[in-house]
Amino acid sequence: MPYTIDSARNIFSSSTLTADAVPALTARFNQLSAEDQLAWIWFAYLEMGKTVTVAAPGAANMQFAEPTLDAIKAMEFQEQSQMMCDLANHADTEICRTYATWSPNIKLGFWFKLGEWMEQGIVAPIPEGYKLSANANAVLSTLQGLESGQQITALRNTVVDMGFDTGKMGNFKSVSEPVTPPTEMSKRTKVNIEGISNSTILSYMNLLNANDFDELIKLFAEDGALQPPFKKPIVGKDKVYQFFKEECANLKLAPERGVEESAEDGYTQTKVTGKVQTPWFGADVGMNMSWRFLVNSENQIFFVAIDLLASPKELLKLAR
Ligand code: ECH
Ligand code: GLY
Ligand code: GLY
Repeated sequence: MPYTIDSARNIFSSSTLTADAVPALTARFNQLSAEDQLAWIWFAYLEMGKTVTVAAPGAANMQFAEPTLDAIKAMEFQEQSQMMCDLANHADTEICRTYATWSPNIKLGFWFKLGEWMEQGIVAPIPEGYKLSANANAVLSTLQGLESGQQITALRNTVVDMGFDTGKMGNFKSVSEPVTPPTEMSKRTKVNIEGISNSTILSYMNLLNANDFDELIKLFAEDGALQPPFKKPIVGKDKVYQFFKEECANLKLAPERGVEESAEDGYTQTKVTGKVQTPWFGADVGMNMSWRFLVNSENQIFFVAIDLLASPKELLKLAR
């Protein structure tokens, strides 16, 4: 029987324990009031800042948020606080609609700037002496018990989910920073993965590390799919290509080891584990990840799932 995207999602599923603590925490976070959510993020962000450094967003990232940031700067504190609560509440306002059209990196850059302004007294701070609710405190201590890769994933999700629901917006144009150009040939690196010799798998890692999305997408089958951590698969070469260009620049993939096995119909299934860095935190945060590939008989990627692992010991689980 030929594979479907649905059946492909299950390859190596019994040996891959993903960081379910992250969606569990997000569900509890979503139950909090908007005020509590904002204060919770503020405290979480301050706490994390003691051990890891977040990189300032590049200018290319910020230009799209600038008009909105200028408008916010001109508001009274009261209005600013309302605007932030609106974002957390997914309210139907002009700013919440604009925010919803932005790529994850623009949203993160926007909040990075607001955070600086809150510190400098330019934007309404979290009220001094604000007391988190008991629930919010409990969610905060859960966060503190997670690995740093899981903490930044949870934090990123809170930011990405804010704003108006795009599902209720009808037609809109999504906004993302300009595509990052590929690294020049002489500066590219090559991964070495213990147990893996398949050229498609190795090229996937090397081309993604080089931001060479034009070549990277050629590795995929026409009806191929990519499933990001905690997401549904992105199906079809065009959509995957768009995702790479909009959300995958400057990642650092450091795969360590893997297994390849032949599967039905001439397909090959491969699991690779290793570390990934995001440009936002660089070497400060190494996320423990796995890639589960299903490659067809023409050595094209039919499916790849990228998962955030529950703990470092999952890096060694390579059997089916
Ligand atoms: C303040 C208080 C008020 C409310 C808010 C505030 C500001 C918060 C800020 C938060 C910033 C958070 C950041 C988080 C960044 C996280 C990045 C992550 C990236 C993970 C990437 C991965 C990539 C994996 C992939 C691989 C592939 O092979 C294919 C592609 C892909 C404090 C003011 C809100 C400022 C900066 C977790 C795992 C490996 C799937 C992409
Ligand atoms: N500072 C990380 C980024 O712009 O993606
Ligand atoms: N998805 C890439 C990043 O947020 O850094």
